[in-house]
Amino acid sequence: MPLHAPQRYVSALTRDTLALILAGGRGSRLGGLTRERAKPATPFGGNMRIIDFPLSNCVNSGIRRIGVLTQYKAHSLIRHLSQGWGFLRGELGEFVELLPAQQRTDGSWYEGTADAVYQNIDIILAHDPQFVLVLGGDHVYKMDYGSLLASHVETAADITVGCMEVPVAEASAFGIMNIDEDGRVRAFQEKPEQAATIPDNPELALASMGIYVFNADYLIDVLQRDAANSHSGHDFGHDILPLAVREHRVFAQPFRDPQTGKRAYWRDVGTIDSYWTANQELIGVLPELNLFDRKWPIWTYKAQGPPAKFVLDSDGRRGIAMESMVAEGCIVSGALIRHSVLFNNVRVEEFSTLERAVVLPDVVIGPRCRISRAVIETGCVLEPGTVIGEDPQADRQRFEVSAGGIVLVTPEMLDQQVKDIL
Ligand code: ADQ
Ligand code: ADP
Repeated sequence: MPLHAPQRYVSALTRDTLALILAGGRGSRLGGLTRERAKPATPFGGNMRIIDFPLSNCVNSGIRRIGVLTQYKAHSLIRHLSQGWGFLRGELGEFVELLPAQQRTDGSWYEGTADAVYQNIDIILAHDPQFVLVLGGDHVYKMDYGSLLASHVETAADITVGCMEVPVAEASAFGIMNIDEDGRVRAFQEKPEQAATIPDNPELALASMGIYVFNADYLIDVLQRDAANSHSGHDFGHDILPLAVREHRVFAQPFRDPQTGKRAYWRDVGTIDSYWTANQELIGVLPELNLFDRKWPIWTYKAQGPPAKFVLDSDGRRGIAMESMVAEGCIVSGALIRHSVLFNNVRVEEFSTLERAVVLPDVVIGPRCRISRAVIETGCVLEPGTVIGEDPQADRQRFEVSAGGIVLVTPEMLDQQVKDIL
């Protein structure tokens, strides 16, 4: 029997929800940034990691039973979660639980995303939620999942898919849907070469955000049937949704900014160019993604450190940062930083200049370096006089240069690396 939303508050729905965050993807388009870590563990925004966004969205929405499904290079992710996400109260039934691929059902590693959830069916059953919210772990956005659950109950759906309009040129990277006037999904195609557009605008297609609310009973039934199907790739986008839209009630819920009613901020920072751009955008006066929003804080773990310090070098040259974000533990000594993001424990020494750089934690930039339009990975030590971002040909010989001309520098490309945590 469908529930009647007016008789139940959203808090009752979020409380009865188990969130499962898929955090096992490799994110190979990030090149050197995901060689040692899963994409959700990638640092973002000066002192956070990408997974902090879906995790914080859950906590801020009142969903406090969260499982994180890991697989590829999970070490850095596991450490981050265990250091930073232990504050939920077990005695109140709240938790963030790590669910590594562990060959629980039939001796295989996770195959597709649906298989990753299927292998954790016993955990879903043990928690006995009414709803399961399945989320990707590699997008940056702020979203109240409470409204998604409310609309799921209002429409008496089996599945509700969070969705967003995207330019049709980009549609082949997404699951693309057609909906009727009630918002019910009538067709779903995973990453189509030729995407159907929305009725009133031939430039846009309706894309799945890879966010699904399921009735728990329905999810278990669907996953069991999918597991028994040897033709299935066991993937939500490829296998589960295209079938479900034919046989069951699947609804789409557009993601809008609650204040403006317009398309909200949602980024897949899946390439070096989009990663660099999204970090750079944060520096703006009124960025689309406001990290200073006290009503929707992004929780994270960060290493303890003293405030950033800007000091004179021995000749009295000032250390300056302009239009920049500088995290704890940084020391800028007689160097000039412009339009850059410095994560924690970055040292920049005298006569150096940084322009539009994104510098990850624990980096040393020696004297007389000139760095522009670059992403510098954790653990890099740039020797005195290193020049990056001025001569693409020279950069290509030593470093990775993206399609958009952003230079990625990782410790393996250098002679020296940070050996200990600074
Ligand atoms: P993709 O993001 O391309 O498309 P996928 O690579 O399956 O789909 O990743 C989905 C999420 O699951 C990611 O967060 C990834 O890290 C994680 N993941 C992948 N394999 C996993 C595994 N075996 N175990 C645990 N986690 C795993 C999906 C949908 C599209 C939708 C886009 C939106 O399939 O329909 O449009 O997301 O970005
Ligand atoms: P992260 O945890 O940022 O995803 P790593 O696992 O690569 O990335 O780094 C973990 C910690 O190890 C960092 O905080 C850094 O201080 C230190 N570190 C990074 N690179 C090196 C290195 N090449 N050698 C030794 N320690 C390193």
